[in-house]
Amino acid sequence: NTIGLVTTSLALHAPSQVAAAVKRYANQDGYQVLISMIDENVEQSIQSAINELKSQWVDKVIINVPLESENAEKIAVENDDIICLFLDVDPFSSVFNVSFNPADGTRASVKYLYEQGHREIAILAGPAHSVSARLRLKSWRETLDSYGLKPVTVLHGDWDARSGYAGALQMLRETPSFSAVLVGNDQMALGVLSAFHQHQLSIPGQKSVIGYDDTWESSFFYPALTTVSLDLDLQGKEAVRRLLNAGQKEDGRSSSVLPAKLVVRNSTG
Ligand code: IPT
Repeated sequence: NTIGLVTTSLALHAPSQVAAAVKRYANQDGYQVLISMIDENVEQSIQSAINELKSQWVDKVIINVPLESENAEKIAVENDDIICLFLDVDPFSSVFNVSFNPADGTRASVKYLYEQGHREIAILAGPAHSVSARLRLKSWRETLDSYGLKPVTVLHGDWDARSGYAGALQMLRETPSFSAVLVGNDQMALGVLSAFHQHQLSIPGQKSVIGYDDTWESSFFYPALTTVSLDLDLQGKEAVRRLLNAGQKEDGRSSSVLPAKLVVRNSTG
């Protein structure tokens, strides 16, 4: 009784929190979890990870790696001898998935900043190769647009704190007029806070910061981070439940889009 988890870097907070949840809920149902962590988002390494799991008789696999719809579909078709459930795909792709609605929290973030009087809003998005990062960016842009605003600047980081720090310094150098920044995840937001502190900018007095994820640490950042909360524990739980209930036939598989919500703390005003 074993399920597989193929995951992107567990050095990142969100995937590691999901992995912990998958293991906990699988164990509760009497299943072991074999984890295979891949370094790069290349199809090749996903397939080798799946092959390795298959060689150990695993026939149900959760895949938490950012994938374009075509690539996820290809993996599902080429591995139809097992059941694959995807966690980081466009929720409206045709593959079996449990994912978050990228519009929920992003719209609420822009609306909230607008109502607080912000008009000069910068964006520090996640990496362009991540489908989730791009969907968040698209929703921020569309919502800003609906208020007649354009982002002051759009930069990309690579999800870790160092890239958030570097991105914030670049914004302060090149486009310092922004009063708020929308950040693609909380780890990058941690780096942003650090850069602002170093420049003695008051948060939220001079710069407001909104993150994305709401991992365990985020309410302990200084100031406590306003962010979009993803229930990553629920994602792990639903993934295990739906995977274990899924039949070998496709019609026994039901995907789910989980909500995301803005949590206002002290990094915005
Ligand atoms: C997504 C996180 O929001 C982001 O912080 C980063 O950890 C990324 O995963 C890693 O791929 S959450 C994912 C389920 C869309």
